Amino acid sequence: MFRNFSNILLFFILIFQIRYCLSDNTEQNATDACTCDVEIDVVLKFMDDLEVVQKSGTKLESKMSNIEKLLIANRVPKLSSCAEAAGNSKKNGIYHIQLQKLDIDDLKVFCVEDVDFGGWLVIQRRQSDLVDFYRNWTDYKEGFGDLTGNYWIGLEKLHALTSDCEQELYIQLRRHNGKEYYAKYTQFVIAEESESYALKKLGNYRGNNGDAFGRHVGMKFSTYDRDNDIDIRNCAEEFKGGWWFLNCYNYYLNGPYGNAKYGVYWVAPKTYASLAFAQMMIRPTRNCMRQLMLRNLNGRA
Ligand SMILES: [Ca+2]
Repeated sequence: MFRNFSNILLFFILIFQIRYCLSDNTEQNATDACTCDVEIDVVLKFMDDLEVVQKSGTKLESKMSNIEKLLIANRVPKLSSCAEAAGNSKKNGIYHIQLQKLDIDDLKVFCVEDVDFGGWLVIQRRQSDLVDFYRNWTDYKEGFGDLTGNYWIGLEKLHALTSDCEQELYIQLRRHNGKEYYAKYTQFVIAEESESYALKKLGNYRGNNGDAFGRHVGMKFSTYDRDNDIDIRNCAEEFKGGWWFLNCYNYYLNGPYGNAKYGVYWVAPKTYASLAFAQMMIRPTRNCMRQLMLRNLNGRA
């Protein structure tokens, strides 16, 4: 505002002075010859000032344009699930999502698109003995392994993902003879750390391996250094892994890979061999997708 006022003032003074200098009053011109020279300096100064103002204007425009771009970028909804992140490509692989609850803007996750209509986010995978799953509380809390191989996402992220928006759970299992099984649960909720990341809900079961995991609902997570199970033994220490043990398990996918007695395993009639492959995945439920859509719409508003 001040700059505009100054420019206008400068403009009128200048016009007045130029007119004055170029007037027919020769007597005055003669006496004020020096004044006219000064006024030429004023003109040059004005032109310089104008150029500076114009340049500032260009810079200002450029700054405004950057701010605008930032505002637009912030209005673009950020993806918070595999259902959104991999929805266009429909390919299995690593994607980037945000995890608002933990203030994580760029979380790398593995999405599975070729199972049960896709949109699944991998939270656990066993496929070889390359990664040791006999680990302490901190490791299970933070997560470990390789996104494309043997993997544990971490209990803190699992709590954040499952408590922010309702999720369902899909478990893929494969025996060494190639036979495949699955278990699908309509809900999957993991409590926070103060509740020892208890398995709060599983919802309804569907699948072909029996609802062995259902018995674990309500159990806290245990590691060898945090015995939260309901058995006189330390189940995590006894069976060399971390899990929602009870006394000690009916379903257990974090044991030593390949161990004949208690590896990657669930209790089913006549089947006690460790599995060749296990993968646990979560996906937003229909209710959650509605919430995400509303959140995105509000983001665009
Ligand atoms: Ca115990």
